[in-house]
Amino acid sequence: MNIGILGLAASGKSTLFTLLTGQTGGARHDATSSGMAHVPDPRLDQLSALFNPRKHTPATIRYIDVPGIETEQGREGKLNIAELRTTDVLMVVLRAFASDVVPHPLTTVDPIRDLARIDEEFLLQDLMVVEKRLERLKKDRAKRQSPELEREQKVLLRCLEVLEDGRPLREESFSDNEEKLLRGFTFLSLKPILVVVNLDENEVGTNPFKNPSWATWLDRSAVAFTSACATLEGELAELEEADAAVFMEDLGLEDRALNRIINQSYNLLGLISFFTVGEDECRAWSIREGTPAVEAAGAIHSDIQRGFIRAEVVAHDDLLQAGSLAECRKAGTLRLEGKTHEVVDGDVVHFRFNV
Ligand SMILES: Nc1nc2c(ncn2[C@@H]2O[C@H](COP(=O)(O)OP(=O)(O)OP(=O)(O)O)[C@@H](O)[C@H]2O)c(=O)[nH]1
Ligand SMILES: [Mg+2]
Repeated sequence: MNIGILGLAASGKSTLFTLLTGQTGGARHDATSSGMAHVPDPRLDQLSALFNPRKHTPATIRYIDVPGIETEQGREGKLNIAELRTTDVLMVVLRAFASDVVPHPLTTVDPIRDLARIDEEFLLQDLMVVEKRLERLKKDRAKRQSPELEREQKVLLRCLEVLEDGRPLREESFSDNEEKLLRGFTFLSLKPILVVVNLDENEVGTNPFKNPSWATWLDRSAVAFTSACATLEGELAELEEADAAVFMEDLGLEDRALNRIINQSYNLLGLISFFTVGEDECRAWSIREGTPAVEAAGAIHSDIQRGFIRAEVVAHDDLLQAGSLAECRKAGTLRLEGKTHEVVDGDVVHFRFNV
């Protein structure tokens, strides 16, 4: 599960990548770098405060910093498509900061124009893939008939219609079977998008999306929006927690943009967390929504999945309120659940297994 960071050249991708992952490799604009970010979760922090474990392990997600292409003529606004295909979510960094030192590749600062360009590029790339495959299918079907080929052709013709209509594939609903068919094509316009507007220092604390020009974008499906000022986030990262809090209050900021970006990325990946607790370790584990207990066990270890007997489950707030698992057992909030029980976001789970 990973998130590709993309955008036009000099939009602040690498600066944000470095802040998200703590990896400086992303500062180079000629190579792809990847790094992990911790998913901030106050629920896990509270559980750790209760258990005081030797190890505190948050969930992680991977970011990939995909450089904007540079050409001999100078810095262009092109995207590195091939690198993006393998990612699950696209984080589009849009430049809203002005700078005489770092020129914008299209000269003027206009984040909505840049987003429209990038989205159009996704559509064009997908259209090329669809057309090519449809041509091939036509030839193949002339030679032999098969229900699979027919199904594939049918869904691709629908994709063609959507794309020619200027709409991204993420706005179309596909059945599970169709989705499976489409997966191999790694369509860019099918991936969920996190739009991050990189604000100018003078605009910190303002909401860029209040501008009516954003209206047509905001209600689209599988697109989330947020803003940050990469420079300011960098300054905050240098400060002690308490000083950062004072600084943020002065600026009227309620939360850290980096945390918001990571949490939104996590949601767009379709992930939720359950926790394991104890004196050894309090830890968050990532699963997809609707995962049955026996598969959730597999997120920890395949042995636990294989030898699954039962899951002991308690909601994190019940545990925090009761103060211990023993108290939860007494109060009846700790439940024994079987293989098919769907694990819920924020559950504390202890698996009983036998191998
Ligand atoms: N003023 C200002 N400058 C910024 C901000 N974010 C990034 N920059 C500057 O813009 C320049 C480019 O930032 P990068 O993070 O390298 O941008 P990038 O998108 O990774 O660029 P490429 O990889 O070359 O496409 C650097 O000099 C940054 O210091 C910001 O929020 N405000
Ligand atoms: Mg870069």
